[in-house]
Amino acid sequence: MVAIEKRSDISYKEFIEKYQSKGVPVILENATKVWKDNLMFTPAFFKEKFGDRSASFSNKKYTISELLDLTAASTKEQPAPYPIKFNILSQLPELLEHMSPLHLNMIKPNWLTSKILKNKLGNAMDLHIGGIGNSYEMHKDAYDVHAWLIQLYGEKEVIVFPRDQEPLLYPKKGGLLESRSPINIMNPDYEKYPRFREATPIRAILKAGEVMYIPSGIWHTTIAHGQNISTIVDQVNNSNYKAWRRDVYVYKKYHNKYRAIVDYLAATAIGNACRVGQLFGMKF
Ligand SMILES: O=C(O)CCC(=O)C(=O)O
Ligand SMILES: [Fe+2]
Repeated sequence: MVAIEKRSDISYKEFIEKYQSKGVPVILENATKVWKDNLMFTPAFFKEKFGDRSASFSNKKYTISELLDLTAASTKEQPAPYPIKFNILSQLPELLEHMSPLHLNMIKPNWLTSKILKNKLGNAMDLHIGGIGNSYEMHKDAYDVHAWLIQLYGEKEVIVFPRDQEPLLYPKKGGLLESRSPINIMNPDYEKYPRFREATPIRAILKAGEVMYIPSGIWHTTIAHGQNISTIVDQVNNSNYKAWRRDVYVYKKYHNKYRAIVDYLAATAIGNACRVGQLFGMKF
């Protein structure tokens, strides 16, 4: 991988063959063309419809309306708080209907949509609002989920790393922390993290209406160069189920061995039920 490919016409079959089954990231252009009400996701839309919804960050509550003001005024010197996560399923369920069908229907099957996994074991569906000076922690997604980053408004720079560069990113130690890096992508401390000099970040600009597929296990981060709104949706299916189940065990074991065994068995049962359900035509 030397660049993140951008594709505009791609079939489900090609997506599976070239990207999902090989673990290669890709950006799908024109993704919102298939959504209802094309390119309607402006700050004004969010303020009017969902302005009062709130989420906590560093022990402080922010409404969407407040955050839209903060991110509009955000600067490198005084960045808005980021990432404040608004959970779509519990806080903005009405948004789902506007976004249907999601991602050209590529994000299927997704076992995380089964009721039993709602908001559990790595299943997240969040709205992020950012502004100038905001960047995400450098990380790979916990629980080895695949992630879909859907850009609703504005742009952000997305950065991924070739798979073999994990040692250059100085993963932290202990449970879930192992999927996080301490390096600040906007201002890397090369004295402290000298191996990072050898890393070769691969960058692309994700524009409104585009969707990026970030395969399980890929280290990534983002940098905002202006106000922007996106959602992130996680996916588990046969292609990453084993890695997901392994992470459920490894992460939980760090805190409690018995809990880890219980969750591993639960993940096994859920995975088997989803696989069998899928064979018999259940839709995920
Ligand atoms: O929206 C972003 O800035 C990145 C989100 C992301 O990578 C995540 O939530 O795992
Ligand atoms: Fe991520």
